[in-house]
Amino acid sequence: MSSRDDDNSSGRSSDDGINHDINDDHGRGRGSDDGVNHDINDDHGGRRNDDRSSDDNSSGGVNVSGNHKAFKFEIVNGQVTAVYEVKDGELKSKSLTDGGRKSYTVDGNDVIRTEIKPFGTEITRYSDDNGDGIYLRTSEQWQVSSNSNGVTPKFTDIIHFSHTSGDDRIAVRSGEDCRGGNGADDFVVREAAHLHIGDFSSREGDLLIFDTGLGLTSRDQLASYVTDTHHDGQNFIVNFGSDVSITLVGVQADQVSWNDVSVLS
Ligand SMILES: [Ca+2]
Ligand SMILES: [Ca+2]
Ligand SMILES: [Ca+2]
Repeated sequence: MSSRDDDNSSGRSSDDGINHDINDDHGRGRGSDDGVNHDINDDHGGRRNDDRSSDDNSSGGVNVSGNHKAFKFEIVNGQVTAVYEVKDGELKSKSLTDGGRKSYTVDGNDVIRTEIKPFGTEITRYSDDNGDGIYLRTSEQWQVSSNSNGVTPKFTDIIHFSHTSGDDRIAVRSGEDCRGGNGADDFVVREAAHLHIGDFSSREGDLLIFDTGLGLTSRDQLASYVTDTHHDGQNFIVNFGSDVSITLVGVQADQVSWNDVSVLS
């Protein structure tokens, strides 16, 4: 609890409503962590290591090839002049402006994409840490414009695609093999797609947070969209119709519950 509360200072404290939801969850879901999930502990220890080596498309239907969406940019005189997504070893050209909705800028060694969204602006940072010319998404931030009306997301801080051993806020996006590492990590779901979380651990205090800006109002409402849950022998999979699913790699059906889920609205 205390570490979570500290964590709040960076983003949550500004919104009472959000804190309430999350803290309520903690009371029920987290307080009893010790003891209850002892054998889960062991499971995770072993499975974690296995996951790393068996990530390559072993997870039934979910495309996790390459683990992360990868991009290439042509940069001329400090300007991004072309954008490609690297898919299956091939470069797929992407629109540079998408009809004026997108723009790219160079920031040091990073590339930043700004995209106009119904709620405001999405800012995505891409980095090439190993200098091989392939960029990965490192963070994203949704800025809500003051004149946006309708449904808006609640999380407006930067959230990350890479993890630390501490408590992280991880962006859950299609095409990413999302991982939080150790610590109580918030996996922030922001899009309706086939999503994949590589190391969800209720025992560590990981949370699935739905902040879609799509009008979800409660866990009950979210639950009403579930069309199927099953375990495929390796992973726990929740389907919301045929176009949307969440795969929790290496998670048993009894290792996750609605107490691990928070819906921001
Ligand atoms: Ca790279
Ligand atoms: Ca972490
Ligand atoms: Ca974690």
